Order: sequence, then structure tokens, then C-alpha cells
Amino acid sequence: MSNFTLIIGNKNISSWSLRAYLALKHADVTYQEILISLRPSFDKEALLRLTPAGKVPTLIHGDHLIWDSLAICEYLNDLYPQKAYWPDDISMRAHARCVSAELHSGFATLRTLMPMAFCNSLQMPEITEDLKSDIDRIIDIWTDARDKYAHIGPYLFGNYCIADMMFAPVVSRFNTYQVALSEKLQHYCNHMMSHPHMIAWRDEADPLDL
Ligand SMILES: N[C@@H](CCC(=O)N[C@@H](CS)C(=O)NCC(=O)O)C(=O)O
Repeated sequence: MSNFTLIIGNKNISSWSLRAYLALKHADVTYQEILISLRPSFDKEALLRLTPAGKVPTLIHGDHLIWDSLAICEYLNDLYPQKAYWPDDISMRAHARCVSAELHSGFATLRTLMPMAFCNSLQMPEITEDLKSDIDRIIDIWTDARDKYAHIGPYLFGNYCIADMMFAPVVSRFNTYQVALSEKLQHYCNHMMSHPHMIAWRDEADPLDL
């Protein structure tokens, strides 16, 4: 019996939750899920009773509380080093960590103007200068990784790793808003959208949660 509990938001819209879910699924452990509705109503007090930062995702493992998506990925990497959460090679690992950290600490315009709606197709918002710059930077990051590591496999760094889990909500946004991509990046996005854990997430998401 595993003692993992994952606290997450509505699957259709909670982009940060998706990352932690993918990371926990990758560990292939049993866990309990607590779903906190963020919309249409959000009981912040109930969430605060579970996790003092008042944010989803939060992973509870025994006495440990981990309340940030990237920290959850790193925690699971520490627990399960055999699961190849990061690339083996030190230079690829540094690269994968850089793009994951860059995404984690930026791209506010993309997040605001193109909110995740995992199961829906939505119209692209007006492309402001800041939004274009966010989208262009994502395309540069992905193109650089795919150019370097396509010979290893279909994911950003060849094999599926934390960088893919971190970028999964962006893949979903590009799918929802039909962002035009090069053939090789569209291939990457299609591969991600058909990953079994992404399909499981989609099957559990409610398209009416918007
Ligand atoms: N840095 C956090 C951000 C988490 C975050 O902002 N989660 C949002 C939902 S996707 C949330 O909990 N919002 C509730 C609130 O801010 O009150 C992470 O990566 O886990």
C-alpha cells in the first residue's frame, strides 16, 4: 500500500497539476488523489487546511509535503533514480534542467492569454508582442532540443523526461489554440498528446471546466 496523496485542481484547467500527475504516473506507484475544484467555485480554506501554501499541486508522502510541481518532479527523481526522470548525460541533464527552470519561472503572458483547456479547441487570442515573444521562445527551446536529440528518440531530450512533463501544459495549449508549428515540432506535440499518461489525464478531464 503506497502512502502517496496528490492534491490537484480540475484536470481540464490546472496546468501545474498536470506536471505533478505525469511525474507521479511515471513512478508507477499507487496513490490517492484529492481533487480541489478551482472553478467555478474554489474553496481556498479547504485547500489551505491540506497544504499551507494553498496551491495545487501538492504531493503528500508520509510526513513529507511537497507543494510545487518542479519540486515534486525532483522529489520523485530522488526517490526513483532508476526511472530516468532526467537524462543520464550531465550536459543533457543541465540543458533539460535549464529549460524546465526557465519555463517554471517565466512565460506569464502565455499562461494568462492562453490558459490551459486540455479537452477544448479554442480561438487563438490576439497575438500581442509579449505573447509572440513567449511563443517564439518556446519554439526556439523545442527546436534546439529536437535538433540536438532527435537521434535518441521522439521527446525533447530523446527519452521522456521531466522536461516533457514540465512542457506538457504548453503542448496542450498549443493543441487547444492550434498554434502553427514546424513539422518536427508538430510531431513532438502529437507524440506528447498520445502519451498514455496524457490520454489518461484527458479521459479524466471535464471539458465543461473552463
Ligand atoms: N509554483 C507552483 C504554482 C502552482 C499554482 O499556482 N497553482 C494554481 C492552480 S494551477 C493554484 O493553486 N491556484 C490557487 C490559488 O492561487 O489560490 C507549482 O509549480 O506548483
